[in-house]
Amino acid sequence: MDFWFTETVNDTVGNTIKIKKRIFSGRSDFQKIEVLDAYHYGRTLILEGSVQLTEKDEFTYHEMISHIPLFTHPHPEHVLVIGGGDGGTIREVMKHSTVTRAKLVEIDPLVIEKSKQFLSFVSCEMDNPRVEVIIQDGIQYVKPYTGIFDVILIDSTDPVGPATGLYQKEFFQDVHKALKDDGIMVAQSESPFFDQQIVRELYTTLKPLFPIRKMYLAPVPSYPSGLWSFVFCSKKYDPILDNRCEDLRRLNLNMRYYNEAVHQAAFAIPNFIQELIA
Ligand code: AG3
Repeated sequence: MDFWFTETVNDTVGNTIKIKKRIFSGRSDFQKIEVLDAYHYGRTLILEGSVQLTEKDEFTYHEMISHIPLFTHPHPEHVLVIGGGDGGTIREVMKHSTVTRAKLVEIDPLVIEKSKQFLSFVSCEMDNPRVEVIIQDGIQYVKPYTGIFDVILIDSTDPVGPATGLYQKEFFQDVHKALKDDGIMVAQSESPFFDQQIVRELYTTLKPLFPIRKMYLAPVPSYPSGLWSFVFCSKKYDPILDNRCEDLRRLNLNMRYYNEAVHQAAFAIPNFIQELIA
């Protein structure tokens, strides 16, 4: 039976999509999990009422969270993904043959289970032998490590509920410590239209930690405002000056959004957002 699903963005704004079928609805120890089949967007994963991904537009988010850092680092081998239990980010990480070990640390096993069951278009690489899936809170997981990861990707939900700590200083300090001396961290960083306070605080928190901090943008039509931001933090490599995206010309990696020109252009930041992060 058809129905409309609305993600409440704030007290006066919502995003509404028409649903063909409810595929799964349940509650884990951490959150409400829904998998819906939407007319326009196809299979859609919703956590605690927030759209996490849709079949139709997940490629922009997952390609951009992964390939911007992985084509900036000269030789990424050891990659950590925190969150992202749907598997979309890991799917893109696996396109890099330099990556010998990738760890996916997800707090909620039910997200992994339901993604494997209903969202194979994103979960398809989770059983790759180069991937180790760890069910744990990412905040606790990174704490003991020093200088072992080339790239850490933070594919979290909004900073409410279980993800709150993933936006805090102590966690970013631990991430910084867990990275090698030339390591890179990328985190999804919400909508520059609707989440301005979060964005502003994030850059204040990261400033003393990483010498290179740059925002980049990508469109994700199913997310609030349709414009999404990521923060690129690096100890050494600059995404514009040091990238090796010309490698793309000889690789056939099935990219639908990311390319050399997009890599550069994504770092063009409109004035009102520059003011937020200045
Ligand atoms: N994680 C970030 C989703 C944030 C969406 N926010 C919202 N709809 N209010 C996406 C996980 C995909 N691997």
